[in-house]
Amino acid sequence: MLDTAVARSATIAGELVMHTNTASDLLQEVRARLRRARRVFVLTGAGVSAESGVPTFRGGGNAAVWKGMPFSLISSAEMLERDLPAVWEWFDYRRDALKDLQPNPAHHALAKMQDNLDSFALGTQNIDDLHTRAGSRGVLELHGNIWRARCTRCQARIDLRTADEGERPPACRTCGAPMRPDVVLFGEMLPAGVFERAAAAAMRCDLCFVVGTSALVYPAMQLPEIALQAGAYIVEINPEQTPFSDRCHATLQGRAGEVLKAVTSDG
Ligand code: BV8
Repeated sequence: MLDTAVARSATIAGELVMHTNTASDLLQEVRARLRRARRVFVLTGAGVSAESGVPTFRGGGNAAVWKGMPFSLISSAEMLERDLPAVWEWFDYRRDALKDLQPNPAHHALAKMQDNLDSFALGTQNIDDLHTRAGSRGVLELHGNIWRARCTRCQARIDLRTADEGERPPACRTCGAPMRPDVVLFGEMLPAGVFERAAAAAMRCDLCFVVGTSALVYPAMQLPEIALQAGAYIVEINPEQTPFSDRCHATLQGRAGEVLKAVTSDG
């Protein structure tokens, strides 16, 4: 289950003292810390949905490309300005690919973790709604939600699962302006207040999990750094090393579904 597990004591100076523990020693350490934790903050990325069948953007070495455009272009503020219908086509394509997918054991383990803690916050970079569908409450959707649309003028929102009449772009029912996906594109600010609430939770937590992210996208990746600077114990869960791995106290290398089940199991 755990390919390898590496314990690190990352100091603020970034000096790295690496002890390679056996995977089970480290897993026991993380389980013990979770049992003792009073406040937990979790940041997730596309890897937490990989076992639901949602393709990641970068994992596996294949950069997401659609109709010849890299993901960073078709999902950008520039493209929204230039060609709103193309952006709608891109997100309609992704919604169609998502529509029958279900939360996986990683999502369910995080919902269970929240049930067992007084203070828990989950910030996700994902827009697939799978954390909420698995039972997580108050999910901080740092990059929005693919199932919502937002008016480009009055900011009115609709749920595309219930209020989509198929016109593209949809006309706002309130003011008539064209609507856009309620998703944060590259070059756009995160939704007001969401990042700030996540940063406050990261600042307060004593245990922080970073799950299934290539640790490349900002400002989301500021969050585990805030937790580290505030003295939290940082655990990364990912089959691969990332640019953030060396900043973590523990890296549990494995798939999120299996590792999170092992971390949260009662046994
Ligand atoms: C902003 C919604 C400013 C859209 C997304 C240069 C340096 C640093 C930053 C920048 C830079 N140039 C530009 C920037 C800023 C940019 C950025 O960070 N770019 C990066 C790529 C360099 N950020 C922005 O533009 C942000 N806005 O900065 O605004 C501003 C200021 C003032 C005024 C105006 C603006 C907005 C960023 C949000 C973009 N939107 N998503 C959509 O989905 O189409 S980001 C997108 O990437 C997704 O949300 C995704 O989650 C996110 C990050 O990717 P990951 O989640 O990490 O997914 P990835 O595929 O990369 O990795 C998957 C990982 O899972 C891998 O590590 C893999 O090993 C692992 N894995 C695989 N299987 C499993 C697994 N793990 C566990 N279990 C498994 N089974």
